Order: sequence, then C-alpha cells, then structure tokens
Amino acid sequence: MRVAVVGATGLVGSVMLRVLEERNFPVDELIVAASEKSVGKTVKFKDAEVKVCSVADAVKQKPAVAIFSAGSAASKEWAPKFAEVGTTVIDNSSCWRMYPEIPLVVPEVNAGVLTPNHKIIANPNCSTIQLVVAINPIHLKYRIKRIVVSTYQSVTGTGVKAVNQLFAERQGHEADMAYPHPIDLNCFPHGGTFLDNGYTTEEQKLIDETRKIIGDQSIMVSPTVVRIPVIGGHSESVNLEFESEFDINEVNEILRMAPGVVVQDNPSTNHYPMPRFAEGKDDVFVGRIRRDVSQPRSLNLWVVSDNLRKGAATNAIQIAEYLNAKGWLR
Ligand code: 11C
Repeated sequence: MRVAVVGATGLVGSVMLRVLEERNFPVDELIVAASEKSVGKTVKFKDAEVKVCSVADAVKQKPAVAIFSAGSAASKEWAPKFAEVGTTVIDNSSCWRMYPEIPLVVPEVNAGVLTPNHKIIANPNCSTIQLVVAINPIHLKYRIKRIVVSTYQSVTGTGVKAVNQLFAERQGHEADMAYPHPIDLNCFPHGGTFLDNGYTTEEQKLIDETRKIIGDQSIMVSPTVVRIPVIGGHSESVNLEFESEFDINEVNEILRMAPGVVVQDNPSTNHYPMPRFAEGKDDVFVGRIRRDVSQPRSLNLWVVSDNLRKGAATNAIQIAEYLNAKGWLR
C-alpha cells in the first residue's frame, strides 16, 4: 500500500513513522511530506532514508491513505485535495473534528461510525482520546451524567519548542519561550488559547469531542486543563457521576476487560499510573479507582497515557488498520 505521512518531521509525525514500523502496517511505499522548508531532508523508515517531498507532490502520487499531523491550516488546504484523488485522510489536527459529516474516531469506542465513503476522518485531541477509552466502557453499563476532569498535560502536547523551553530552563539556559511563563518548577491552568466563555480551546475540545465520540450530547463535562513540566504523557483526574448506582468491583472488572486499558491500581505497593511509565506505550493506564465519598453514584479515576502515541500517532494508525481490515484503503 502507498502510505503518506504529512508533517512527518514534527514531534507527532516522527512518532507516526515509528508506530507504522512497529505495528508492521503494510507500507509498500512510504511518501513523506512536509512544509517547503523540510523538502529534500530525509527521514528514517525501516532502515531506509526516505526523502521528504512537498505536499503537492504527495497528492500527485495518490496514496491509499494520508496520515496528517501538520497543523490545522495544512489540513484545511490539503486534506480535500487528497480526498479528491481518492486518498483517505486521517487528520490529527483540530480542523475537521467538529464538522457533523466528518467522523471523529477512537477505534475502541466508535469505529462503527466509519464507512468506505468517508475520505476525511478526524483523529481527536490527545486528552480526549485517553479520557473516552477509559470511561466509555463504564458509561455503557451505568450511563454517565457528568464528568469533571482536570488534566496534567505534558509539554510534548505543545510541540518541540515547548520541550526545548523546559530543558533550557532546567539547564539554566536562555529559553525560546513556547509559553507565556516558565514551565520548569511551575504549572499553569492554560492549554491552547482563551475563549470568550472563560474556558480554553483545550478545555472546549474536551467538552465537544467527548460528546461527539461517545455519541451523547447530554453528557455534561466540566474541564480544567493544566500544563505541567512533564514529557512522558498526559494525566487526568476524572470524576464521573452516573445515572444509576454502580458496583465498584464491577467497575474494576469492566476496566480490566476494556480494550486499550491497563489497570494499575494497588495502593499498598504505591502502584498507580504515571507518565514516566506510560511513555512510549500504546495503552491508557487507569488507577486510583474509588468511590467519590462526597455524593452517591460518583466515581474517581486517575488516567494516564502517552499523548504522542495513543493520544495521536497510535490512534491514527489504529484507524488506518481498521479501514485496511475492512478493505477500504486502495
Ligand atoms: C496539548 N492536546 O497537549 C494538545 C495538543 O488539538 O490536537 C494537541 C492539540 C490538538 O496541548
């Protein structure tokens, strides 16, 4: 299969190449595209050096699938051009996510919405992906009424400039600032940009994308996004209020059986999810599973995942795997 990765030289793009290789996705020919300033550079894939081409050249080669992580502006301009030549686009930007006709997919939750006619498919925001993988299996049993979620997000979610800022500050060097404040030895309740309603774009995505993926607009979501000086993954403190009473043992069992979820929950051995452990892995780790002691029908969870893998590259490639298994990529 001819596969294009658009934005292959970025943080997520390079993880996409690694995940394609690791999962043995059937790539017969890899097209690596990026912005003009990267054209002519090479990237490594399966022991070969692959030359970066322009996005326009990638369209001309009519790949079966193009996996995008090049930002919203590039997705807006180029995804329709790929779709026109018959390529299926899986787009990691926020550009298409809330269009009603564009599926927003986390395969463990809603792969069933996909059809062979969908030529642009949106990959959700990282913090939403790990949230819905963890909560949807419990929702199917007890119906979630309200979610209160506070995130502790890795600087890798912002990109390489933010990673460089963190390490420059740590080493006492002058930092090129990705954030309005120092991030080392600090944290701030600010992800994305502020909206008129007082929430940030990252928080609004948690509301809108969660409802769309789970397919229930009545679920109430109260999010706070916090950036912390961590690189391995995003963590989330999640409080769920259900419509019906639940059995905590059954919740544990549901989570242990849930696809894509690994339960790490043993307080007696200090065993709980952490970004240092989640880094480089494809699962969503769930722990601190306990009743909310302040009100009935409510549960607390701690959810951690590598935002560059399940939160971005791995989820996109799992969508491609699903389409390929259906015979829809050609
Ligand atoms: C962050 N979640 O950690 C973001 C990065 O909409 O895909 C990804 C933004 C997006 O800042």
